[in-house]
Amino acid sequence: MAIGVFDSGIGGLSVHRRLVERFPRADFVYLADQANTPYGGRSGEEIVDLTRAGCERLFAQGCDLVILACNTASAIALRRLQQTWLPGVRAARGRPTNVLGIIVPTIEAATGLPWEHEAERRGDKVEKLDVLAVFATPATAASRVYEIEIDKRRQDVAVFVEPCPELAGQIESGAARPLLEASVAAHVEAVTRRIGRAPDRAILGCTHYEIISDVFRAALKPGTPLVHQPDATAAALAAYLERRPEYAVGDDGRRVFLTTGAPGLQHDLAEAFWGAPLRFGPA
Ligand code: DGN
Repeated sequence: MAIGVFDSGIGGLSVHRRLVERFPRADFVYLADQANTPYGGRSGEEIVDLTRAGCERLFAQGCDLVILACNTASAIALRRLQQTWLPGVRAARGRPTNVLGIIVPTIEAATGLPWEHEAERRGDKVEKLDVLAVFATPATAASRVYEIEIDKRRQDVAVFVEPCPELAGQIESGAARPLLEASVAAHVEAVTRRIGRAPDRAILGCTHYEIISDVFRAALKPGTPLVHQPDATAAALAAYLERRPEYAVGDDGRRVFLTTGAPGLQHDLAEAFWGAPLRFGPA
């Protein structure tokens, strides 16, 4: 089987790249729903319908496992699809089939001791975690998923989620660097003002933002640890596959990139991030 990776656009490439590094021989199909990007300002029903349609396309491509490399889809659609839709899909396909999100792995990495041990191992200074800032799309922010899931694990951590309504769209459309820097600076300033000081740690809670993590690093107080969703997702997937041997990952190293948008669409930012030309075919 292939592993499917889904996002509304190019943001999920940040997760995909890390997964490819971690599982170099596995087959991957990446699907960007660029006909409908960005998701962040859409209604819950629309996000559920679009995510379901994306998963269906990936299952049809031979993916038994789909990673929603999109916080917005993970926050709004994942539970609904797992509870009401996937049981019927499994029965119809007659194969192990699942859809996994990226928010819980991120939160576990952000609030858990393994992350702190790993940071210490890298020689990073680990500050006490009192205040965590999360940058996210308006839909993810409105879902309050980060506050709810972090509160289940760490009541001692105050969470400030900063909605960034314009940012995923700007990244998706290849906005110039100064515009991206101005947007990020304004959001870092806004959240710092709300907290009353700089956050102790930050999560880039939209996979598009990871592509410009250097811009966030430059805007945040120097040395602020950033929790990297791609790392957290790759570690969680490795643990999942170990527990679930019925998902036999293909080993041809096949890489397929599909888009619901215009296949010729050029994304300099995505290619610079990916480090090679990207050829998207029609979904
Ligand atoms: N990259 C997605 C996320 O992580 O939320 C979606 C961004 C969007 O479509 N607005």
